[in-house]
Amino acid sequence: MIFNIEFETLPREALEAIQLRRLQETVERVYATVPFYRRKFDEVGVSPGDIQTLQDLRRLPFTTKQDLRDNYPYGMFAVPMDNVVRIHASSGTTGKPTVVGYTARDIQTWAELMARALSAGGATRGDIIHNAYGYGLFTGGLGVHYGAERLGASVIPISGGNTKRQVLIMKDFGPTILTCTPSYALHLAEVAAEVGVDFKDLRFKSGIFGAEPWSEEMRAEIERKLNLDAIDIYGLSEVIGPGVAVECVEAKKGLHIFEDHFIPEIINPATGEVMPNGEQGELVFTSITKEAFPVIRYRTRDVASLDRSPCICGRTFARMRKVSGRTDDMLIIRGVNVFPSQIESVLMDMEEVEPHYQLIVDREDNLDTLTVMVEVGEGSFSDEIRVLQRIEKKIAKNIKEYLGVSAKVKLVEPKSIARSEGKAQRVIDKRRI
Ligand code: DLL
Repeated sequence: MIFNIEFETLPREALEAIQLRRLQETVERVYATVPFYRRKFDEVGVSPGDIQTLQDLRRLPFTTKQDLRDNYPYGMFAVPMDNVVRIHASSGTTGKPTVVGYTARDIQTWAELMARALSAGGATRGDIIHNAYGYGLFTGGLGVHYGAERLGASVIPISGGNTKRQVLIMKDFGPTILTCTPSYALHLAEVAAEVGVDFKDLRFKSGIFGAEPWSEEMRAEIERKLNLDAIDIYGLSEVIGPGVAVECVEAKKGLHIFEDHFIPEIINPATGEVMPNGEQGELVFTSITKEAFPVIRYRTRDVASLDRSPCICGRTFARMRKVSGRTDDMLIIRGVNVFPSQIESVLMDMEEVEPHYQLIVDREDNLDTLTVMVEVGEGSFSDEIRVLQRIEKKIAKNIKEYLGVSAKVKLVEPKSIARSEGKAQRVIDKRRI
């Protein structure tokens, strides 16, 4: 169902008129209130009045994660603290967290976008949402929570962790929508099986999964094991949190970007040039309605492409393809660019292994090495060494064939790779240590 039929099905021309007006307002506001933006705009000699068309967005400078760090914690806020009602932060693997703020109106906007997203994923006011995204500084838990309430659904604020108890609650409370990271969804399935609960006996119809990259093959695996429609939801704290883009349950083919609130661009990460339509590159977002923490041309480091063709669901917003990785997650193994998700696709295509894996990158004698650790299924685990070696060889051969890199494959015991309640850690790069 389309939550906001008026905005989600706007003809392109009307949408662009709204975007331009909102962009002009945002640019004017950040120029007046955030010293960082004023300085950056002055440096390139662009003033708010120069933004006459949507194309003029390209004249504005990019904003990077480093810029946010340099202005830690509140330097990028565009309103006085008096008007800020909520603070979130993204943990980040290195350095200080990124701090983001919301006014009361921003919280309302976010709730509306999340209501749209849950609705696109198949939720209605009659649903019970088991929300296993973490509550706290992470935007996942509270983002879904407010969206669920705005939609009028019932929300179970279970948060992450205590997985056995979650399974019990799923059995007793009868939730119909599951929200968590895709890796945690698989972990829930695993623990359910351990305690003798079959997802086929639960009432779930959709799962709305995001916060980390996952492949089409992983989707198939989740749908099979959890017996539901697995929907991809995308977002990042800097832009608003979850609810920047979402797939529709009708097509499951690309994520509709809520373009009446965010303007997407795809750039070449090396040159900063805007890429031609449909080509893959780094996603860049400009927020056009946020008050407390507006971002201008924020470089996400996420790799995707845009599809502007019409969708069967009736939404007119452009779709981004499933994120294939991050520019800074891209592994360069002896000169070959490899995304963890590509290896995931190869692994998921093999019946003998489970969807739990970790990639270890190291350097030996000045040469990069890639070790793929992947769990074997319970069935194959008892097999003799010879059989296991054959599977390892087969995986290594497929990785070489599809991706052009040599990898050492190590099959490990079922359940030996750490499970996460939130984002899974797929890559351990020992080269940087
Ligand atoms: O992960 C917000 C979120 C919460 C999205 C719940 C979806 C569901 P951050 O912690 O700031 O915010 O991390 C943002 O996570 O730049 C991507 O690299 C990655 N990411 C988020 N959603 C997806 C997705 C939340 N669907 C970073 N596919 C982003 C791939 C994703 N990567």
